[in-house]
Amino acid sequence: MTFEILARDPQSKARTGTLTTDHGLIQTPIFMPVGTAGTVKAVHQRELETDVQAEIILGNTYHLYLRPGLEVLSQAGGLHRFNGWSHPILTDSGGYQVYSLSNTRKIKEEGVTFKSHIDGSTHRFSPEGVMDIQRTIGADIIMAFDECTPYPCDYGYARQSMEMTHRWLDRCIGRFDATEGHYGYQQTLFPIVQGSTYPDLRRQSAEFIASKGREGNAIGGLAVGEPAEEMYKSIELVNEILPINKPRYLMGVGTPANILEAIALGVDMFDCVMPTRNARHGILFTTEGIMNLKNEKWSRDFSPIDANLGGYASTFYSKAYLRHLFKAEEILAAQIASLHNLTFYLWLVRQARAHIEAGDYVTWKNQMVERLMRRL
Ligand code: PRF
Repeated sequence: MTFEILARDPQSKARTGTLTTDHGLIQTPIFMPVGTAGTVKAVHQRELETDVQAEIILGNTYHLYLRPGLEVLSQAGGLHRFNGWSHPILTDSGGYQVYSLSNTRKIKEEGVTFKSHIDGSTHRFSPEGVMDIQRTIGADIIMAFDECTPYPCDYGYARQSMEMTHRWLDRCIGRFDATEGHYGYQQTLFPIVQGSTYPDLRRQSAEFIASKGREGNAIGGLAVGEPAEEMYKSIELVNEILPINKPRYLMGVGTPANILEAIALGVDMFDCVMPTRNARHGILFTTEGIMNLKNEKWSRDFSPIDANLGGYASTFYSKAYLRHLFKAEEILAAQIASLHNLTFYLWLVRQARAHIEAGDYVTWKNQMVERLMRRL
């Protein structure tokens, strides 16, 4: 994998770049739609390519390991073959989902024991095991096994947890570097910075992660309930330490405003369930602000969902019609809304790239943040 920086914004740390994988190019900054169980919920691959113009999607180790399981994925020839997505894929390690989803979990030095949210069966994830699983799933970018600390988190726990995440990283690297991809293309391993919201821990973690010299680095443990300003401070501090010439991935973020602010701080990659999950609940992100389609006020608004956005779902269907689909609990409601929200998120990062290249990113960002977060 290679990363080339193409342009830098003169007034911020924002930059554009190209990330090259064996499954094709990714232009950064990029938003990666979340495809937890091997599908971006309610969106066809063809729509992801043509309407959303997604360049990379996410999968989750935790879900794919539990279902369909490694035997099926291996026999299919990996996740790309299984779901038909021929562009890059990134898998999260389970170091987050296991904490948020499984019924009971025990975290020990060796790894994590947890119960499946599907059938209650008991499983173990270790740093080595999670590398093997992600080799079998076959994502282009795979993530280290970490512990995402909750917020708030006392200093002692945050420090111990971060130190364990660092030891786990060494075990991940040991296993990853001793193995090869199963399907004939290269995979790359991103380590993850932790350290809660404590500046000295964040600094220490970023230095440790940077010292590993991997091809890209991630920032975890944020957007877990801390105030946005705390999150931005942590990102700023960490990005002063993470190498400037490698891609930086902020995990699980976020709102349109969060993404634009983090781009200004030098982040290149994002993922979040927000556009798809909110879509299923009738919350739409548009170029004018945020809309709750279940609201009565949209019942006779026959204008397009978002006329400023090119793209099929956003221009073809009206607000009133989509509202009706939500009220009638029609499946199509989730499909149109998910397609629209993802089209919006990918449009947003394309706009960001254009403004970084034009050199007016900060001015544009400040206007947009205000506009995009309006409640319509
Ligand atoms: N670690 C991992 N995945 C994540 C996170 C993390 O800290 C977050 C935090 N926002 C989202 N997804 N492995």
